[in-house]
Amino acid sequence: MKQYKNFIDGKSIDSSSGRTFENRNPADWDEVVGVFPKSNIDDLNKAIDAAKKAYPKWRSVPWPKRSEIMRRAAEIMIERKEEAARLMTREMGKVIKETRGDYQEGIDTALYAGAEGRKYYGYTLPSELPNKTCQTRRDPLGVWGLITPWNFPVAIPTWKIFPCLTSGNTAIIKPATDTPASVGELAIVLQEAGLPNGVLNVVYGGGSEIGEGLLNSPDIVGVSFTGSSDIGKRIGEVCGKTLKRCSLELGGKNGQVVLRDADLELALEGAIWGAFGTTGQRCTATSRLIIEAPVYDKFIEMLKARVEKLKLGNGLNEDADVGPLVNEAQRESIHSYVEIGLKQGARLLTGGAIYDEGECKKGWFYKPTVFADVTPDMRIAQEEIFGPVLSVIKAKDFDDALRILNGTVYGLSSSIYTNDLNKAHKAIEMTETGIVYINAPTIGAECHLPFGGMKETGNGHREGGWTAYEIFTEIKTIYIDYSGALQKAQIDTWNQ
Ligand code: UN1
Repeated sequence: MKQYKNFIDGKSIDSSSGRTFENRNPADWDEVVGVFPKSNIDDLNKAIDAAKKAYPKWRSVPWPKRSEIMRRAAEIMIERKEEAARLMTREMGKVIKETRGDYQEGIDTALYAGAEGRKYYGYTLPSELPNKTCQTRRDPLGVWGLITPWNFPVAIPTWKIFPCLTSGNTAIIKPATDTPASVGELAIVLQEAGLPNGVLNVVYGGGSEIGEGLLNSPDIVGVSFTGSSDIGKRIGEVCGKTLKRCSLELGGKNGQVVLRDADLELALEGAIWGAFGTTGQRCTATSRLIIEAPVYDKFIEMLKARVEKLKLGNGLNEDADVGPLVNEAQRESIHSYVEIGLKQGARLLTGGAIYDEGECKKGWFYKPTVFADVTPDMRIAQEEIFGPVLSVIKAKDFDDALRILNGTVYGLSSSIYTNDLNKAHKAIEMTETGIVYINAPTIGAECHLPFGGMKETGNGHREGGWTAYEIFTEIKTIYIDYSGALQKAQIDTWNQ
């Protein structure tokens, strides 16, 4: 068990609150993974001061030099991958194969940042006037607040930290209280890679104190948040009042469509991975399976048999398929959705109960659950459950399947299984989601491509790839007049 302190101005600092919180292993609640400061507003203000102080110098470091530090961080991360994945499984619960993947996504994001500084580009355009040229460049904004969730304890923080810092901003990160250790270790990696003091600061604590403190600070220029739509709306509201830039990655109710001509074995493997990978705790998780009528009965029979083969267990065991839920409250929430599903008349095909056998008796395990005969208006077909619960809906035909797929307030990811080229292309055109997969599950986004959603999944920004750098930079437009005379745009035109 490790005692963590806030990481401010390159130093480990005790919280002035004197309060702490524990981080326990969700697969074995007797194990305390770490003890963390429950910080207060004074701690946050120290971090903001450090980030403000570091900003002018950091923003004047050339982009390629900033990038170089990110590449060094990637090299250190490669060395620490196994150790970091094991820590992540202990604090978050997901199986070791997946925490290795989570950390790999962080490494890839760091490698991308390691090159991006050399690709810092703007546009050069002609002017309407002679002897004049126009350009754009991108500049950092200042001090950012980064608020990250527990389901991807490293990958999602890296999606924010690397583009934010490479762009020349400084930041305070508030990691989720369920998975603070992974971010604490990442901050050390960046320091070892040569990141100057104060450029990245970690403040542990709850959303009501530290999250709100970041939102309300006049020194914070932007907030990047991944989490629930309810909290996202509140963040958007506060940022709107002070015109802070704000990027929101929120909920999902992702659907996988299986059309009558699909390869059913392939669609089955996709559904299992999409719905029960990460114990269903991904914002991209498949939580609705929309099956065209002619293959419905056959597919749900295959599904039930396959789900019942999944092995629950402590994520450190290489043979476990599904780990626990992250905490007790999540397990209660999942179970309450199962009760809602039953009350509204869905047919429980499998699961629907706590699992506490053998090594799982001291963890927050829940049986992978499938409801069949779900109708699109049921709450389990509309609300984000964030756990191992899959709602299966029958569609009359292709058009009906698309209608059901788009019939939610969310719009993150969707998947269509078909071998009909025309239908695949029509689905790509018509789906109201930021990410569409053809013959692949709703999960598995790659770090060099835009990631984000439509409707209540976000506010139009995209993390990942080059688009993440758009969040963290401001565009500056430059006009250079080399005529030696006053030229009046829109008045002195070339033909006058
Ligand atoms: C999330 O669920 O919050 O696409 C992120 C995926 C992962 C990232 C998920 N690469 O499933």
